[in-house]
Formats: sequence, structure tokens, C-alpha cells
Amino acid sequence: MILESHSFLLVILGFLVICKSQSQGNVHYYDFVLKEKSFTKLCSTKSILTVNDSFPGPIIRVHKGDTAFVTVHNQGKYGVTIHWHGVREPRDPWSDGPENITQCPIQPGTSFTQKVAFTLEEGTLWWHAHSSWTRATVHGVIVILPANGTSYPFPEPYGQETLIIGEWYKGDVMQIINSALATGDEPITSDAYTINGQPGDFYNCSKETTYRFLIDYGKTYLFRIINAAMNEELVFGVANHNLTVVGIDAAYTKPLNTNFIAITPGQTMDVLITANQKRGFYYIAASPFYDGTAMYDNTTTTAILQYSGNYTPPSSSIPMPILPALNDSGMIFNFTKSLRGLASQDHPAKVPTNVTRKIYMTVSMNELPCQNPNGSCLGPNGTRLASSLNNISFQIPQIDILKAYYWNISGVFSEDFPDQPPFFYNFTGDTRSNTLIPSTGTRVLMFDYNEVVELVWQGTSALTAENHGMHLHGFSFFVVGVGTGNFNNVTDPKSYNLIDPPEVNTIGLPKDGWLAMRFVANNPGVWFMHCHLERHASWGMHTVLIVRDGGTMQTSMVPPPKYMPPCS
Ligand SMILES: *[C@@H]1O[C@H](CO)[C@@H](O)[C@H](O)[C@H]1NC(C)=O
Ligand SMILES: *[C@@H]1O[C@H](CO)[C@@H](O)[C@H](O)[C@H]1NC(C)=O
Ligand SMILES: *[C@@H]1O[C@H](CO)[C@@H](O)[C@H](O)[C@H]1NC(C)=O
Ligand SMILES: *[C@@H]1O[C@H](CO)[C@@H](O)[C@H](O)[C@H]1NC(C)=O
Ligand SMILES: *[C@@H]1O[C@H](CO)[C@@H](O)[C@H](O)[C@H]1NC(C)=O
Ligand SMILES: *[C@@H]1O[C@H](CO)[C@@H](O)[C@H](O)[C@H]1NC(C)=O
Ligand SMILES: *[C@@H]1O[C@H](CO)[C@@H](O)[C@H](O)[C@H]1NC(C)=O
Ligand SMILES: *[C@@H]1O[C@H](CO)[C@@H](O)[C@H](O)[C@H]1NC(C)=O
Ligand SMILES: *[C@@H]1O[C@H](CO)[C@@H](O)[C@H](O)[C@H]1NC(C)=O
Ligand SMILES: *[C@@H]1O[C@H](CO)[C@@H](O)[C@H](O)[C@H]1NC(C)=O
Ligand SMILES: *[C@@H]1O[C@H](CO)[C@@H](O)[C@H](O)[C@H]1NC(C)=O
Ligand SMILES: *[C@@H]1O[C@H](CO)[C@@H](O)[C@H](O)[C@H]1NC(C)=O
Ligand SMILES: [Cu+2]
Repeated sequence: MILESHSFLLVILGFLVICKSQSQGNVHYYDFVLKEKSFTKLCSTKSILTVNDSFPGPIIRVHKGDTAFVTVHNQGKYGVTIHWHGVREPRDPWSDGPENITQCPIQPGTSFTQKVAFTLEEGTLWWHAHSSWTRATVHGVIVILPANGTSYPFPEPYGQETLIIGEWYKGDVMQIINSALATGDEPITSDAYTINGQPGDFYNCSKETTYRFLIDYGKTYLFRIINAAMNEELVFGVANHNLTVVGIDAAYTKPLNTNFIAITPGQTMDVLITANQKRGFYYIAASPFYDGTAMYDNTTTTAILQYSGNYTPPSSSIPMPILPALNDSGMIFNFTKSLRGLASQDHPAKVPTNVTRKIYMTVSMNELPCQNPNGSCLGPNGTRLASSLNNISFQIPQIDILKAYYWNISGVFSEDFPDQPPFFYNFTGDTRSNTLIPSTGTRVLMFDYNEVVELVWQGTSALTAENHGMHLHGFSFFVVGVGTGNFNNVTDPKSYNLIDPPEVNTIGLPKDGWLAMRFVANNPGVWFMHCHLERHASWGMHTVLIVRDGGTMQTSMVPPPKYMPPCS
């Protein structure tokens, strides 16, 4: 009898524990209606693909620990997928979204529900389409507030604002990339950058709609800044005001006082700004940082920081922030190097020290033979532009890799992406190496559950040297080292920061430089890794990481949802 009531109690206790763990976060439901909508910008009107008629799209606002179920209803013209950028999606690659990597496209007239589980992330992330170039107009902010009962590791800001920076093309983005891929040439550049959908005062026909943010003197605000541009790293600043970076990619950082930030496509940064200047109007501005050789959009987008109260509005000149020069690599490099993870008692940096797998990966611009029937392409010497990781230009399959892996469908990918580049040479000095022309294939990196990975990305100058915004799905990683030139695997690890490195999901790999990162492969599934500069991605600068299941249910992928979009 005593025994029985004991076990009864245990059952009750167990039930309570389950209830407790389930009630930790709230559940949110969102419907995203994908459809075309006309917008007039830069004096011309065009139809773009949007979510719910808005550009940028709706904001998802949750607390850490919450779960969102998002149902995407495709009422557009072509198949699209949606990705939750920076959300780890533990054990659940089925909801991650990259086209033909974890799912086939959601076809027009159909819908698909994704489960977005917010676990460790806190700060700012974003969602975007992950099919060809559709993300140019299909994207929005994700705000992850501290869990109920916890707060920011800095004084509660008086107000908050999201600033998502986009890139606007007068033409149709799908036509632009398809025509570039057909000719082998660089895609044409964009016509404007935008802040919250508005180009700002420096563009024609834009002054009336410039984005404005009203602030109260003496108060501190949290700006959540996202670089959603397609192809350019950006610098961002606010005239006469300092910025204090407090978070990147939904992880807190040590406060960094600066007058500009450098932000690569895909990155998010949380900055504090105090309204401590004379009441007035001040420009918020973003312009590209570019030190490659290709054509780029060198325009500047602006919004206005406007103090509240009674004062005479400025008649003409609004002050502009002083931003680094378009090609000031040193400044950008220094900014990236000065970022530190918070590494506090409440937000410890669990930097892996016991590395079990070392990967060295070259990141290159390349060329491939022309495939046009008339035999001539517009890339260098009549070739077509390409790009690669470890000299492999990745081919996107027609059946998603996750499906092929889960159901053992052979012939879709091979498990032999190498841990080393095929040739060692002076990667950052030799422009005409034997790696100018890469191999092609769908080769993936395989990991056992819990492998402790150190991955070094090595920029090369095979065709041209450029910066790259490297992004990994399914994980955040610690940036333990960054440097110029070739990585030296004996001396460079000695200067790693294993104490308070920033924890990110996207990072700018400097031109002709290297970057070392670490993570534990404890998220079973199929995870895309790619350059977030969209034209580089279109040319094959990606691969896939597959983390095998561990031995238990808790260390294995969850089964697929009842419905996954079919492959055609
Ligand atoms: C999008 O629009 C649909 C249909 O009008 C609506 O039901 C839904 O709530 C909207 N979603 C968001 C996130 O605003
Ligand atoms: C937050 O927690 C407090 C008590 O700790 C509770 O009263 C409140 O309902 C919670 N709010 C939400 C949104 O869960
Ligand atoms: C603005 O319009 C003028 C007159 O049409 C044109 O010359 C100029 O290039 C345009 N500027 C921009 C930034 O588009
Ligand atoms: C910006 O930061 C510098 C260095 O800490 C400081 O000297 C300066 O007063 C700050 N300016 C503003 C406008 O807060
Ligand atoms: C931007 O590029 C255009 C075209 O190459 C050039 O004419 C212009 O001077 C450049 N502007 C700036 C600010 O560099
Ligand atoms: C940046 O460009 C300017 C003008 O073209 C040039 O004078 C300067 O040397 C360049 N700086 C760097 C760091 O390349
Ligand atoms: C970058 O930092 C180094 C070392 O602190 C310094 O010597 C150099 O002048 C800085 N470069 C720029 C462009 O700020
Ligand atoms: C490091 O990893 C190896 C291999 O997994 C293991 O044998 C060893 O015990 C680990 N050491 C520490 C200090 O964790
Ligand atoms: C183009 O061809 C010329 C002549 O064969 C060669 O010298 C040059 O390296 C080639 N350039 C590229 C980028 O392939
Ligand atoms: C993905 O696969 C579908 C067929 O299932 C194909 O129509 C589509 O073009 C593929 N997408 C890419 C980016 O290759
Ligand atoms: C690699 O090439 C660069 C640029 O030519 C040169 O400065 C550097 O010394 C070379 N490194 C080695 C190890 O040869
Ligand atoms: C270290 O680099 C050298 C070339 O510099 C290479 O031959 C060697 O394989 C590398 N070792 C490891 C463990 O990556
Ligand atoms: Cu790139």
C-alpha cells in the first residue's frame, strides 16, 4: 500500500515535471500568405513577391523558449521555401527550409507548416525565402525577447526599433539571376539599399517616404539591425551618436562602443543608442563596404532619427554619419576582431576545447567551361563564373538531401566532402593556381553525433579575392580566430580566443584571410552551409553538413511531419 501510494506520487510528480517543462514557453501561430504586390520605388512601379503584401514582411515576436508554428500559403507564381535564419531547430531539420537541401519547394496553390522552436537564441534573428533570389523581397525580422522572469544583461532600454536593410532592384530579381546564370556573367547590381523598405533621401522619388524613428531626449533605445541585402556587406552609423553593440546573431556580446558597425549579409546586430544630442534630425545611414573588383551598388540608404519635442526642424542639412571608406578593409577587419562574447555567469561561453575533428576549407571564386549551345559565355575568357568550397562547386540536387538521407535514396549526394583542400599552395597570393577551375558535385560532410569540430575557412584569390559572409544552419559557432593571409596550423592556433569569442551563425571572412570557428556537432540532421552573398551562393559556394543520430531518441532526428512538399 505504502509502495503503491509512493508510485502514485511519483506519477503525479512526473506529470507535474512534464507540465512544467511544457509550460516554459508560449506557442504562437502565424499565417504567411505569399503573393505578388505592386510597389512604387525610385520612380517606377513593379510587382514583387511578398508575405502578406508587406515589404519587409511581418515581424515574428516571441520570448526565448517559445515555439512558433508558421503556415506558409503560396499564392505566388513559383515554388518557394522559407528559412528561419539562426534558429537552431534542435533535431528538426524538417522545418529549416533551404530549397532541395531540407525540402522541395512549396508549390503555388499549396501550403506547408513549419515548427520554429526557439531554444537558446535571445536577441534578433530574421526569416527569409531560401529559393534562388526570392529572399530579396521575402524576408522579415524575428525578435526574441528574454524569457519570462529574466531580463537583458544591460539596463532595460526605454524603447526598441527594428531596422532591416534590404537591396532594391528595379528589375525582376528572378530574371536578373537567371539571365546572369545563362550568360555566365556577374548579375547586374541593385539600384538602391533600403531601411525598413524605404531607400531614403538620397534617391529619386524617395524623400516623401524616408523611414523616421522618433526618440525622446535622454532615453536609451535598442536598435535591432539586420543586413538582409543580397550581395553587399554594409557599414552602418547614426550621425553624432555612438553605438554600443550588445548582441550579434541572438547571442549577447560585451558592450562595444563604436561609431559604426560593419554587418555582413545574414548578420544581425543589437546596438544601444542614447539620445544625448541637441534636439534635431540626424541621418541613420548604411552604405556598402566593397574591396573586390566586380561592379557593385555604391549608393547610400538613409533613415532619420528625429528627436521629439518643440524645436525648429532643420531647414536643409541633416548631419550624416562618418562611415569608413568603401574599401577600408583595415577598419572592417578591426571591427570584426574587436567583437567579444558576453561570457558572463548568466551567459557563459561554452567554447569547445577538446577538438576531435579539424576541417580546413578553401573559399574561392572560380570559372567553369561555358555550357551554352553557341559556346560563348560572358565570364572571364568566355567561361562562366563559378565558386567553390574546397574546390568543389556544389550542385543542388532535384530531390532534397534530407529526404534522400532519411529514406536512403541513393544517387542524390555522396558522403565524401574532404576535410582538406585538394592542393596546398599560396592560397592568398597565387591568382592563377591549378584551382581556378573547380570540380562539381553534391558532396556532403558527415559527422558523428557530438564530434567537436574546428573549421577554418580560408579565403583564396584563385580568380579574385573577395569577402564572404559564411553562414551555417542548425548551429551557432564560436569565432576563435581571424587573420590575414594563409592560415598557419602551427602558429595561428596559439592566438585563439577561447575565453570570450563571439557566438554567431554568420560571419564575414575577410578578403585574402582566414577565420577559425568551433562548434559541437550535437544537432542531428541535415544542415546547409553557404556564403550569404547571394551571387556567390548561386555559383556553388556551399555544402551540406550531415550530423548522424546519437544512440538515443533524445540524440536523434525527430521523424518527418505528416506532410512535406513533394519533389517534382
Ligand atoms: C497574413 O494574412 C492572413 C490573411 O489575411 C492573416 O490571416 C494572417 O494573420 C496574416 N499574418 C500575419 C503574420 O500578419
Ligand atoms: C510571466 O511570469 C509571471 C510569474 O512569474 C506570470 O504571472 C505571467 O503570467 C507570465 N507571463 C507569461 C506571458 O507567461
Ligand atoms: C535621378 O533622376 C535624374 C533625372 O532623371 C537622373 O539624372 C539621376 O541619375 C537619378 N539619380 C539616381 C540616383 O537615380
Ligand atoms: C562616444 O564615445 C566616446 C568614447 O567613449 C566618447 O568620448 C564620446 O563622448 C561619445 N560621444 C557621444 C556622442 O556619446
Ligand atoms: C558609384 O559608381 C558610379 C558608377 O560606377 C560612379 O560613377 C560613381 O562615381 C560612384 N559613386 C561613388 C560615391 O563612389
Ligand atoms: C581606396 O580607394 C581609394 C580611391 O580609389 C584609394 O586611393 C585608396 O588607396 C584605397 N584604399 C585601400 C585601403 O585600398
Ligand atoms: C587596426 O588595428 C591595428 C591594431 O590595433 C592598428 O594598428 C590599425 O591602425 C587599425 N587599422 C585601422 C584601419 O583602423
Ligand atoms: C576529449 O575527447 C576524447 C575523444 O572523444 C575523449 O577521449 C577525452 O576524454 C576528451 N577529453 C576531455 C578532457 O574531455
Ligand atoms: C585568360 O586567358 C589568358 C590567355 O590564355 C590567360 O593568360 C589568362 O590567365 C586567362 N584568364 C582567366 C581569368 O582565365
Ligand atoms: C529543386 O528540385 C525541383 C524538383 O524537385 C526542381 O524543380 C528545382 O529546380 C530544384 N531547385 C534547385 C534550386 O535546383
Ligand atoms: C603569398 O603571396 C603573397 C602575395 O604575393 C606574398 O606576399 C606572400 O609572401 C606569399 N606567401 C608565401 C608563404 O609564399
Ligand atoms: C598543416 O598545414 C600543412 C601545410 O601548410 C599541411 O600539409 C598539413 O596537412 C596541415 N596539417 C593539418 C593537421 O591540418
Ligand atoms: Cu562569398
